[in-house]
Amino acid sequence: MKDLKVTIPDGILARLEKHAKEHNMSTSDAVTLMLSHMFGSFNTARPAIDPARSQREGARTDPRLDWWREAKFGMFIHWGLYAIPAGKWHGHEIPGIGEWIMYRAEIPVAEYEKLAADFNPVKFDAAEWVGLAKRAGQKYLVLTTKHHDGFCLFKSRHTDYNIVDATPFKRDVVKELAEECKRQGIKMGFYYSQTQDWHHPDGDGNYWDYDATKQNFDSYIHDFVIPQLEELLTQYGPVGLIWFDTPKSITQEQSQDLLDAVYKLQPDCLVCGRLGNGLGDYASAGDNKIPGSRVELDWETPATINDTWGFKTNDPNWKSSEDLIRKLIDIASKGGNYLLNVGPTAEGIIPEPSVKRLEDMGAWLAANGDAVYGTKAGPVQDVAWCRTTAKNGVVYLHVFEWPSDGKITVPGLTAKSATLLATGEKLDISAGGDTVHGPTSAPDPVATVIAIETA
Ligand code: H79
Repeated sequence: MKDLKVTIPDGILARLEKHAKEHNMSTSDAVTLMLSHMFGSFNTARPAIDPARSQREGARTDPRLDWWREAKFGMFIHWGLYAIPAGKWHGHEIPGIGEWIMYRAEIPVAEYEKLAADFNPVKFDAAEWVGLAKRAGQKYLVLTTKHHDGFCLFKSRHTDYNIVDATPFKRDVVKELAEECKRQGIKMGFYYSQTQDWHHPDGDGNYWDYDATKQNFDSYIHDFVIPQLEELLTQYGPVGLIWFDTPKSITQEQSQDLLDAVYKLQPDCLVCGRLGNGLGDYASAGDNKIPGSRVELDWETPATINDTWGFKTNDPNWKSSEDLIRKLIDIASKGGNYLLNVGPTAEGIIPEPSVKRLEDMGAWLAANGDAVYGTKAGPVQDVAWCRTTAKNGVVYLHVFEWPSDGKITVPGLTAKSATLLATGEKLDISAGGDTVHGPTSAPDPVATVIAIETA
């Protein structure tokens, strides 16, 4: 412990003091907490996946996950009332992720609720959204049926705060998307915020309307969350998975009760590790976090194309198609799935930059999908210029940096045959099998896949 004199900008100090007050701690403790959080997120020794969000015992070999292991790539959709303010409240830009606007601007329930009267996404077309996922090569789709703001995109008997009862639109978009997914052969999953609910008087997170000491969180779980899960699991046909989020301090018993409620109605429905307490079917990496190397779990990275999940007018920080394709390869090479988000507008339109990038990914996958779908982590790890995936005795070498002499020396592999996956062209290999002879310029500057049969 050492006393340091530091200068903290007024804006940050004000927020620290506010946080300290809310959490009953000294400002100095709040500073220490902030610093330890910052260093925590830089500390590479930390496990990439929080054990509390890992997969339950036995799930690693559970055949219920086989479709999900095959799928590798899914579409996440964050859509709700927050698409209307789209990052601005009373003319002010609210920093951070768009779907958190109610929290960041501390908007009272009574005021935020009024957005429902303006939610009329007349351009919404389930066939178009699902068609885009198909074109992108995505095999499952996960929709925010209820995010932290508590608004439901499905008809519910347990609250009027839902798209059918509270908006002029009146259409159950969960139903329309579920039917369309079935028609187009995509697995449908439901995101459901089980802990945070800033609208429900007993839900977690809304400190500006509700007094936490007077809340009954257990009643919220048993009298609201479980009945709503029952609706989601009985009204829309087979559900591929439930994507819980931010478990926070949900107890082991409460997580278990949610898991039992899901399995009771749909035994084949998977449950994301963010259920909490290590009880999910598959593990979840942090938002936009990719582990440094192979992870021997069934796991997934949920991620954004720009920086927000829910639509914001002002978030132009779009990742390039090359970056996204390489992230998909990187994740697959480490044994994971990529759940890539789109945030449709309040009119129901998926932003054009997202559409363009997803179509680019789909074009790459149309030629190279064999090297992604159904693969496991490859044998070569921790090499900067390439990634590997593997399936049925074939190693797929994804080359990011193509050598100018076309000679690719495969670290630790002895090749028996080598083929350019996209064209089927056979490549020569050196006598020892450690070097593949390809063309002198990269066949695909984003990532060229060589399918290698090993000795
Ligand atoms: O649904 C997406 C996010 O809304 C959700 N997970 C993904 C899939 C999520 N919930 N919590 N978090 C992400 C962590 C949020 C942290 C922050 Fe904030 C919200 C940082 C800035 C806004 C909390 C509020 C910390 C600072 C202000």
